[in-house]
Amino acid sequence: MSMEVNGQRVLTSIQTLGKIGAIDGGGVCRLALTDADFEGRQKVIEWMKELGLEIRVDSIGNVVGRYLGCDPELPAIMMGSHIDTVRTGGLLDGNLGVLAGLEIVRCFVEADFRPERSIEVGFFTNEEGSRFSPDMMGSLVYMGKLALGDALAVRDADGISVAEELERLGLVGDAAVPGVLPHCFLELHIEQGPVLDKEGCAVGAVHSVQGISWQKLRIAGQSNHAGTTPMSMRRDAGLAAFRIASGVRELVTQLGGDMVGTVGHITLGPNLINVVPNHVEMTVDLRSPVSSQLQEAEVLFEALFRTICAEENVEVERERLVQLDPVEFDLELVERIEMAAKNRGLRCRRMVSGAGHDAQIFAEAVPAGMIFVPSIGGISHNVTESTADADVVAGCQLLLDIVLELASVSSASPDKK
Ligand code: HGY
Ligand code: MN
Ligand code: MN
Repeated sequence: MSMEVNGQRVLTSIQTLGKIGAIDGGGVCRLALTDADFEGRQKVIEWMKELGLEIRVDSIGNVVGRYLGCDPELPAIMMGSHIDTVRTGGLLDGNLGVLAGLEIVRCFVEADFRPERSIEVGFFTNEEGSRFSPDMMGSLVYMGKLALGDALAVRDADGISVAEELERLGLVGDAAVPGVLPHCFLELHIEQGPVLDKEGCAVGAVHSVQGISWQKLRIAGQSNHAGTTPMSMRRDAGLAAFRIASGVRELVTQLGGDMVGTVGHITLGPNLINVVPNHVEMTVDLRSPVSSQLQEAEVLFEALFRTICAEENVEVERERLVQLDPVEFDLELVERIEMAAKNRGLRCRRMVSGAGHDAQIFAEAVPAGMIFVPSIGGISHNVTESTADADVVAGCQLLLDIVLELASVSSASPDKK
């Protein structure tokens, strides 16, 4: 059986959702559990209701719409991603996977096709982790890998907690966590890197996600007069932070391979031209597809910041925010993606995901897979993030082809590896 997605409809839905939280330059800012995130959620829930989906919301605000299959007892085929964004978000990161899922349900409704298994489309709270760490917070709670209480207690830079924002926005649902396990989990996502675009491939069959380590350092020195304090007498928290930041670049270069390191957030005080800084808060994001290399990077990083802080005579506190090992996706799903691409005459290549995704949180418990479509210029987490319309539609079509295959294959399924 085959069906065709309505490409224009899914492209329009991306633009419509992209108007919510729109910012200059054509991007979007819907940080998790802000009013803009709430408005985006309402729009997607409106679309779910129009499709007649059964909607469940859980206690961390995850939303899952269910299109009933012939045998509602069977675990569902779940598609999902996120609709929260970073501060400089594009229209596709996360949103594509959710809107493609809704497009597939629309095709089933139009064809009056009732698969054996129910089909679910979910969006998970705070995938980005930009405002509240860790990232993939909602799917971690859904899969029982992060205690609800721990997630609710997380506070943002202004001291506002996840619990307070969920209450304020009325997003606390009554569906239990951990959530109902799906039969399998599929996520369509933009690559957010340069590989597919550079190689002229339309599709990425993602076989794994690299390991992620997020840490926060709080450095305490002594404020002092910029003019009168000799360099030898300073306890300069800012200088320590800047040395650490450049040291991260050096250790990543030294480790080589696909290791990456980023100091993405830094606040410094009192932040005045004529005062030696006395406190810094900074984050370090280390990633590698090789577990042992990531562990080595963490050891080197600890030695780096402790040595520098001792030399600068400042105190340092480290908070671990995220530690996720590399994750392998279900090989059968990888092969299905490759076959589906081949059947559609699309160039496809296997690849590792450099970014974290909700699918990786499902992957240890159920067969999970990801389809990537190219990011033009490899740009993402940037308002100019974009993907050719033809690639967006082709990705949606592949997702439909695979869901149709899985939906009509009654009991057989990608065996847990
Ligand atoms: O940080 C990440 O990899 C994802 O965008 N949350
Ligand atoms: Mn994403
Ligand atoms: Mn992202």
